Amino acid sequence: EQGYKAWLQYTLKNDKQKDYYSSYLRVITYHQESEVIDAATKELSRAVKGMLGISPEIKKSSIDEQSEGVLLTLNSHTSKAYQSFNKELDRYQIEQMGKQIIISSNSDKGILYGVFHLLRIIQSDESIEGLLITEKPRNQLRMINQWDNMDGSIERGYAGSSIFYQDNQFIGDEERVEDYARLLSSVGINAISINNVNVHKVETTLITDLLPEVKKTAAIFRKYGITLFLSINYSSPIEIGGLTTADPLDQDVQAWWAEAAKNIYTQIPDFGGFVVKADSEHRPGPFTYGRDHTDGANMLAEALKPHGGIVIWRCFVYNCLQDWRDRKTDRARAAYDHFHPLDGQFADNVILQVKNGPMDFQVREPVSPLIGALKKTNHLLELQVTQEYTGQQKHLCYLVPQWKEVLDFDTYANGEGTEIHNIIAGDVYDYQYSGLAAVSNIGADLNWTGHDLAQANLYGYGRLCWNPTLDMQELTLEWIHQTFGKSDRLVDSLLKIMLQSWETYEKYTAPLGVGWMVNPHHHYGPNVDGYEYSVWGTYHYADRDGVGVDRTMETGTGYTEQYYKPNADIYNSLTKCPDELILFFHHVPYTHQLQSGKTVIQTIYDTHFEGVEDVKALLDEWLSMEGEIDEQRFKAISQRLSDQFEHSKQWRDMINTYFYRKSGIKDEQDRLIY
Ligand code: BDP
Repeated sequence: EQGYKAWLQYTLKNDKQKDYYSSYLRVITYHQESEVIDAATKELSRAVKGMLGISPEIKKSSIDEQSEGVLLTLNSHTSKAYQSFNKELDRYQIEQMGKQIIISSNSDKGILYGVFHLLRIIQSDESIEGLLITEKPRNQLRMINQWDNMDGSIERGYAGSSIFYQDNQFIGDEERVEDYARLLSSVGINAISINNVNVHKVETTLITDLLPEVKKTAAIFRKYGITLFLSINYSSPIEIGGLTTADPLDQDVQAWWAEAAKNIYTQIPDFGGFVVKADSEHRPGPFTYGRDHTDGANMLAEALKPHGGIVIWRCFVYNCLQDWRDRKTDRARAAYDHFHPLDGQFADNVILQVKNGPMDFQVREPVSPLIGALKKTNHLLELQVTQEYTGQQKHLCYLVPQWKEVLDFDTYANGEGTEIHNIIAGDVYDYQYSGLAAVSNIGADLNWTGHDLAQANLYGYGRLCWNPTLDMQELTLEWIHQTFGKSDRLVDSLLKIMLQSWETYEKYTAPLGVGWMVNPHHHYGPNVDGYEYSVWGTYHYADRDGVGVDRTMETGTGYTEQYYKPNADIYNSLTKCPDELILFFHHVPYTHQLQSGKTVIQTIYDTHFEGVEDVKALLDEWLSMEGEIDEQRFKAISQRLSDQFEHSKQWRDMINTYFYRKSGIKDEQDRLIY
């Protein structure tokens, strides 16, 4: 096994169970026809062949006819639900009655989700006796963002080149794209943007000349209930439209976008809409014309509105040409400062997409104060599945524990109990659209994600989109069972390895929430001062006396004020601020005593030594599992983990030596080599 099938292995180890399941799965009957139902029957049949070695009979029957086996049926005939992002239409029921399993839903998409759920149960070797499950997603939009460029590269991609593009053309490998759609749909993803948010010249034409190719791609995803979006270049009217301006208030510009939208919808009637990175990191946007984000987003929204389309406008907007000497300008403040004053001014079909932290996907950041503060504006939480700052899929870093913390964070926006997961589910404020989006971690590598274990991040992301309150351990076990089987030894060890890996990674990399001690540009490996004296706004301010960024209200950047109380007070207070974020919020002497009782400097030393030991333990645990899984994946993972071990030592030594030299304070246990 080379990992291609990921969690859709469709093998059953336990022979005894085969007869039992076969008695339910010999026949697949469906009542109504649609391409999604067709995909559902094909998936079932493929799985049954793989797991049970039989080819099920597939037949259409009328509603009153008696049938046996698995029955797929729509409660009503509202089968075209793609573009609507309606949680009620995604709801499904699985019920065992006699020798029949009935999967019913209000939409064909729901039936497909039900089929994947049933297969999850069978792959995990669980009983189907007495099954009665009703499921509905907590989140309306469950989106994946590809950062693929048409030259075949992937921005922040760590698993080979793009599966969509090569040499500025579509590859047209329908099978591969369809297999990706299957993986996404199996965990409930319902939207995808297929090109990088940084849109270059060639991708600008995706909305015009390249539309026939986009249309083909949309057709593949449509079968799996996934709506296609495109990232657009804000300057398109200039770049490809022959206009001299992209000013959102200019009538020719408005007409240009309206016409572009009309053309897109003629070809792709259920097109999702545009993802926009504007006025950020040198991307064009409304600022050039003295307009603001509402002008920019609402103009595009107007163009898409007649067709039911959406504008997803990213809030990753900050000054990337900052002066590191000026502590008053704080990049962490930027998203809130830009967008909070505009709350309530965006059109109904605009969604603001907010990164989970105020900086940029570091291993540890506080939760963005903007989420929860936008009470009258649709928004999506943005996560990064691709491991840009978390080991680039060379290191194991299972991100579900991090995301769980984000989702469970209580913002207090509407009093106690206003957790992030409630806000983005649309349970707190009356949003028209909300949910999650995340940057994908897949590429053309045969196992999709480079590191086989990084598949778990994609799986976990999808499952948390569906239900953010899923128990972390259960979710991880689901993935292990389907991907590797149920051998007790393997399951216990792998569960332990996965659940510890984020904390382990955090220990040997940048300490106490400070972030950014990575090599500039590619962001892999340690470099304590790599970004310290540059323009990006990413500093740690380490000197001989202390380290950390003062973001307090009294003496610092005032960032803490962006939170609701009591979070604002907790973060602002040197004694109450959680240890793991202390350097994010405070500049402290090395001898400052943390809540743990240790000093900052000793904590830096200790965590870095521990981190490396943890990787060693993780590697040993994995190596002891030889024979429990197929050799190919075992070897590939072993190699990555042993590389991680070597690299973690480099992190440890560089960070520790740096802080010893800055502070002159020795390690209490005298372990440093300098
Ligand atoms: C940063 C990445 C950069 C992306 C940017 C973004 O380093 O490649 O373009 O985020 O989200 O994390 O737009």
